[in-house]
Amino acid sequence: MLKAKILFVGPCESGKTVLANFLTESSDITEYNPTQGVRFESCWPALTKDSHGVVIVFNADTPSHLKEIDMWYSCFVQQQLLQDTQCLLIAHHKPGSGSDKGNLSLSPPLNKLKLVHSNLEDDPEEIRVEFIKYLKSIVNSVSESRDREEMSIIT
Ligand SMILES: Nc1nc2c(ncn2[C@@H]2O[C@H](COP(=O)(O)OP(=O)(O)O)[C@@H](O)[C@H]2O)c(=O)[nH]1
Ligand SMILES: [Mg+2]
Repeated sequence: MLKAKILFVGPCESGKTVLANFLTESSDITEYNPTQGVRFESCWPALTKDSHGVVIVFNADTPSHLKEIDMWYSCFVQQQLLQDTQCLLIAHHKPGSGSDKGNLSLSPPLNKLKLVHSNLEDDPEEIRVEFIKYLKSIVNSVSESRDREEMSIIT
């Protein structure tokens, strides 16, 4: 049984809880620990320990979110020494917020990350499929690194 730990982070009220609930119902995730908003910095090391993936949820139509995601990426991906492939950016569209997928130009290094849009009212299938793809890639990398670890013990 392989276990991968994936964190959902991002600005307040961006839709993390709604998305995590939806995605855990529609995938084979068996364990889901909702974490209340934590005060910055002090709690992070415990929270991020041993995580394999980081999903950053934000609202593309909220300008302050676009500035904030730099910080989430820096703290949860770069400082935890995760690879960019372990990070997924979700531009979440709440009902009534419009579904404009255009002109979302992120600056480096965020523009190298995988970016998907979610709109649970108009197209719930899209984010479900994309998230399962991401989950599979994380699980694969977990099993590969476990194999490597076993190899290094043998030799
Ligand atoms: N109906 C609906 N409400 C949403 C959706 N996404 C976010 N919301 C609402 O927006 C608010 C914030 O969402 P929440 O997931 O709690 O944000 P969080 O702070 O990032 O966990 C809540 O009142 C949600 O009900 C959505 O896709 N559909
Ligand atoms: Mg929440």
